[in-house]
Amino acid sequence: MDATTLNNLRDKVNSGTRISLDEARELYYEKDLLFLGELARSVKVRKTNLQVFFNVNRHINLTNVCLSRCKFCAFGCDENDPGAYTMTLEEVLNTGRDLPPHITELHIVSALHPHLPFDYYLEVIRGLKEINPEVHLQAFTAVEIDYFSQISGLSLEEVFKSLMEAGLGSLPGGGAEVFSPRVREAICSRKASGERWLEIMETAHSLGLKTNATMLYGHIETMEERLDHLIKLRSLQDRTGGFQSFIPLPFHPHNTELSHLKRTTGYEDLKMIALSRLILDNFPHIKAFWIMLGIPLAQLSLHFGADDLDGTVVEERITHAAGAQTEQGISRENLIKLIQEAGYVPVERDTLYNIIEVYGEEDGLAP
Ligand code: V47
Repeated sequence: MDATTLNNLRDKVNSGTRISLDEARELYYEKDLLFLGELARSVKVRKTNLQVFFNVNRHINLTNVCLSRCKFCAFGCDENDPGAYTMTLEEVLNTGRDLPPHITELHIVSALHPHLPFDYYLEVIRGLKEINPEVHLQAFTAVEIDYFSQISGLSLEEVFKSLMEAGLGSLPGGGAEVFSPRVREAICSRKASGERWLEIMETAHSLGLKTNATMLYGHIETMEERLDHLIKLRSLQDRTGGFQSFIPLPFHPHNTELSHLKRTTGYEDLKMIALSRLILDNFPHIKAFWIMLGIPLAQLSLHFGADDLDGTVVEERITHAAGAQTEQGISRENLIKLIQEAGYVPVERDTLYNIIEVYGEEDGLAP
């Protein structure tokens, strides 16, 4: 891009004007990553100042037995595979009885199990809520919700209402992958389409549920397909306002059917964080999921438009099955420290971004 175009785009972004698809494309091809970073960071600072959010949460993956068997996934398996597991209700509830201190969220994502009835998932939510009424349950991707509707014969609204009555608080953003029908046909043809994913999120928002959104990038998708995905999310958010955060997820190829592909570069990951912040002007938060990015890159992302590092997690199976080198979880103290190291103010939040505590510089090294 020449200097005049760069300056015009800078003025536009600084005045809070939305960028078009064509401008987003120009930014994607811009070689000056630091220009993109500076622009995206200015948007982040306008929205959330120097605050960087995190939460104390725990992930639970109820089962890895999955009918979908997406080519990018190393977690899902068949019933009879050696590593297959399904938690009994009692096992789930025991996990719920043994939560780490300060926890405010359980993040529950699983698989499309061939035999578990919808009642199992209702019992999981009801039981966990009974044990921990204060803990927010962020559970089930839009793809799982679609599957619940199929196995129960209930409408989307009925599925949501039953889960909400049981104690569901919000939806995570997984299962979005890339909305392009071409990509889905090639890598995840057995699960909900991109259109259906958006319909499910729109229904959730209409019932008052907040949700997140993701994009899995760095496999067979084109740059145009990434941009289309982001623009579709922006349009839906214009209509509903129900998305809280967007999480760009870099593809981890190890142990997947796409293991011949290379892991994305740090350059590409930072670019996607910055572009997401610039395109999704109506999303309150851009999350750098430290598990998938690795800690150094997650810290750098905070200078490229991200304002949230997600949580303590405790036990992560999906990306680790695909070769992630990060720890399975991180302590609250370390999250505080690494946000401070990056030059920002750590803010502990709950799932709905209510502030629990703002940490000063001296709080970072607390035991
Ligand atoms: O939907 C699966 C992705 C997602 C791989 O909402 C992979 O706050 C990389 O959505 N390499 C599940 N990614 C995780 C997810 C998520 C994570 C953190 C926070 C939130 C949130 C949501 O993980 C799946 C899929 O897109 N995934 N396999 C892989 N090999």
